[in-house]
Amino acid sequence: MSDQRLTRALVRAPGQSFVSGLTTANLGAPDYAIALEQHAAYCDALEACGLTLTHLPADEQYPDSTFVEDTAVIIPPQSSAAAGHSSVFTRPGATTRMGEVESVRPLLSQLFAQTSSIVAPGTVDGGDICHAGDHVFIGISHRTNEVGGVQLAEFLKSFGYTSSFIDIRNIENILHLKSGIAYLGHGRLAVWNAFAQLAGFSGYELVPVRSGEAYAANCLPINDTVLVAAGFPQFENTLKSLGYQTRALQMSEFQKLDGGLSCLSLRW
Ligand code: CIR
Repeated sequence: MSDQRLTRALVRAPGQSFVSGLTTANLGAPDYAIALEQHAAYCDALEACGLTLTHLPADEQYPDSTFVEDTAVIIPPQSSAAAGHSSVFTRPGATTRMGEVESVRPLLSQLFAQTSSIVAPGTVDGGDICHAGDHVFIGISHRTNEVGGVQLAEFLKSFGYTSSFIDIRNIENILHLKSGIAYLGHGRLAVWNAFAQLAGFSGYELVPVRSGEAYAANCLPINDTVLVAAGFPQFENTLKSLGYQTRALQMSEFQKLDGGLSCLSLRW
């Protein structure tokens, strides 16, 4: 996806209920004031990368709703001649998050001419979907099931994309596929060491993220910059040595809820 220039993003600031969001991280409860600061810095960084932002209001009913990426999969047109972007509304795998989709539906339905939806018993979290050029990796996780993956693969096929499943259910301490990989553009994937053993990434140049820096794998390439989580110098230096311009962002409060850079926006 980062092979195409991005122009827009959808974000939603955390509400006060954010502090009781879902987590397996064991890093303690987030500090709401710091989360707001970190979210504002994230929005500034997206704008500095050239994106125009649409802000949804904070939604106290859904503690995890700042992780807006999980609610939809945006499908870019395969060529500039094709119609515009399309969107697939997901059906998040955590029951406390399923209702989040309804609050993005009106806006995305207005923005995109073609929309479709994952339906029961399928579940898909956007964090499990990694666009990598003309191919899309679909993570099968404890949130995204195979039924949902097959539905999404059909939608992707109708827009000219191939896809494949990457089963991450046996990898410990990981929520989503994109917790461990990121597409850097031009056939290159950043891959956390524990994922590199998985079959399915052949044909891509792998940029390793070592075990001690696993959280850094969820980096976010936007146009000419790769946003990275602050505090992971080895991976950031690897990116710099490959010629990428990086911008590091403090993400501690989102990490406490298993969230990373990609989770905080939908981009197209
Ligand atoms: C959750 O467990 O659903 C949230 N606390 C974190 C979601 C992170 N989203 C993402 O990786 N796309």
